[in-house]
Amino acid sequence: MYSILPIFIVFGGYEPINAQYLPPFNTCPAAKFIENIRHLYLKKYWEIAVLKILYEEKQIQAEKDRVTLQMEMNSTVEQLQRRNDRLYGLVDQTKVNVRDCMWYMIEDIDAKSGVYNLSVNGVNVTAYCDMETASGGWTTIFARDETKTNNFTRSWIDYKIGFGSVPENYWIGNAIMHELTKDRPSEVYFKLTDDKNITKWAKYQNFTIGPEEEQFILNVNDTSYEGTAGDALIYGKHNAWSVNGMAFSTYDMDNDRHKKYKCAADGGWWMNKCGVSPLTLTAMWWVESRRSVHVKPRDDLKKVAMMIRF
Ligand SMILES: [Ca+2]
Repeated sequence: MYSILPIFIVFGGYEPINAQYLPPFNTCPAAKFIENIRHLYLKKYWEIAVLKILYEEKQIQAEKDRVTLQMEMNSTVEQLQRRNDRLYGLVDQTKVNVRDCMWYMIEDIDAKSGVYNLSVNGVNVTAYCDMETASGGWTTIFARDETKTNNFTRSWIDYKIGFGSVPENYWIGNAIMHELTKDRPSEVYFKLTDDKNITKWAKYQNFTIGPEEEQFILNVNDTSYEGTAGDALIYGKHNAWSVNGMAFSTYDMDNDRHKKYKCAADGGWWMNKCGVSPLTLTAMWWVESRRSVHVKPRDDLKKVAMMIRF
């Protein structure tokens, strides 16, 4: 009888009805056995509890690893999808003969950022290709580095054909910008680095530059702003500072809407009355579209790049 009693006590809290006939518990020959069983049970219980915790921790880590891998995979899929779309785009547009930075990226999945020889409808041009920022494949159409000597106070013809030295300080040319975007509305990405080395960005969709007959008019989708730098380009449809839909101006070609001033007196840009995005002026401007802020040039900007991707 004693051989099964401990099991009832341990698992069921068994109270024998005729307990008064049993020897006192502490002197019971089975007491040590009961204690051993109880101890073994508790030990196993805790071992199982610890294993359960370890298992849950491993599950959490596995879930974290899974999420990280998923994000990496999504990014790779996005890049491949972009290249795939582009390849089909090229097939559909055999008339457009463009070898730009995305072309190089399609050719070589490990292509590095650097200076490349591009070809746009038969015209050869060198430009800096950014193969890292936001999945890469960006053709830099304008770059300015204030830590190095530069001069953006240039004539209409200079801005038309392009000038400067690649990769730090150059304008690829409005005519090339038109050729690059005329059949292929692109993404445009502004990369703005300040004197504390903090880089912010602004991106727009459906970027096109019109032909010279339309004064190289700039257009972007007017709801497409994304970024951390704030929007200084669209600025609301009817605002005097919006440069979306504006013609290009230089000191010798005043196409702006300001009757009194030449907005582009010291640097060519797409100007309204005048605008808060010109990055070619002696004092660089990129002022985000919050009407209440006091508008002033961004004298802390040290390095800027304007890049496009189709
Ligand atoms: Ca004017």
